[in-house]
Amino acid sequence: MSELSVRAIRATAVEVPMRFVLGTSAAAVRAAPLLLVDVDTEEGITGRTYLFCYIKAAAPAIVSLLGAVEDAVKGERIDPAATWERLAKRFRLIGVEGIVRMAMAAFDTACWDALAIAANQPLAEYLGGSLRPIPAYNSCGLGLMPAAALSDEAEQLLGGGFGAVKLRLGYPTLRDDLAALDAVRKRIPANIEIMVDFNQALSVEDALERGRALDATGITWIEEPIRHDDYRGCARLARELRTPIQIGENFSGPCSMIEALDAQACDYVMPDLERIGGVTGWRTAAAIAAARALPMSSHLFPEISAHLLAVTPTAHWLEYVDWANAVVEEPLQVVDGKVTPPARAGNGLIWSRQAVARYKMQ
Ligand code: SMN
Ligand code: MG
Repeated sequence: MSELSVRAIRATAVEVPMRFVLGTSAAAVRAAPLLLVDVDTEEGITGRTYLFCYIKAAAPAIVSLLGAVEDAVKGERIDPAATWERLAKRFRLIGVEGIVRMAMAAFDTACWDALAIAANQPLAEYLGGSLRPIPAYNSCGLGLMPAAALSDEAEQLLGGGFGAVKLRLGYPTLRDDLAALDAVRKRIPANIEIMVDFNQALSVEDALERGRALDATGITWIEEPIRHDDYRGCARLARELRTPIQIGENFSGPCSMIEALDAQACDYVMPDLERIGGVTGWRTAAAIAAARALPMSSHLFPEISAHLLAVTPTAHWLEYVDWANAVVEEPLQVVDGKVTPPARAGNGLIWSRQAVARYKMQ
């Protein structure tokens, strides 16, 4: 590992327009509140990453927490796994959850970027892998909306050669859910896979009923049908439904992933970079998934997740969203529905100064 030490952490909140509204069963997301995080080192190298804040109000709170992280690490040698443990101890009283964990994950991920840049290697190679193409599904859009609009959007989402798309469900009734799926299915080629995501909308009973109906449709997975932390309920669904149950975007660190797997709560996992604990947390999660031969996909952050899936033994699907394209110099390329981690040193994120100034949060 190169010798780098932390000089400063800088964070810039932006709100970027989304090409497609993300109407989920919980809320409609129309603009993406992102927090761009830079870790400057004494050696002159800067590591970068970004967070998805979900709501604008979280951005200043996370900036403040990054200040607390900076106080704890300023001047220290970069050693992400060891630093994670030390920060976890420092924040034990407030709890390493939610936005505290997100701030720590951002610092961790930017540090790994700095290390890979110092080694002049793409992150995937720095972590021992190769720049291999990862199958991606288009997760932009296809929120809850009228059926006619769904059909048109489904067709638009196949540009880039995507072989799969994700559809948000959790309409008032099962009939509405099936109608939405049908509207998408009818408009796109039969070989295109469809994942569905309920964003925790259903009760266990309702999920069983809707899941049985979905079992006849050939969808690729059912994501977060019920409360994300009801592992017993999820286990019942995984047992009784034929369609694979996918969860993971709400795993708060690798330990909650282990709890879910011990409860046999799912067939697939999709940890989220900012909730699983940055690159350090992801690597632990990937080892756990590998030990259990469990297919592992990513949640958001496709730019960094592409590198991480390239070193994940049971890598499954990359979730593609284009939200960061608005503020980066070289957006991720999707070719034949696959994303290959870029060959630039580090994770490949470079901010466009002009775009950052334009979308800066007020
Ligand atoms: C999701 C992601 C980001 C914001 C809202 C909803 C969704 C997904 O659960 O998996 O893409
Ligand atoms: Mg989801």
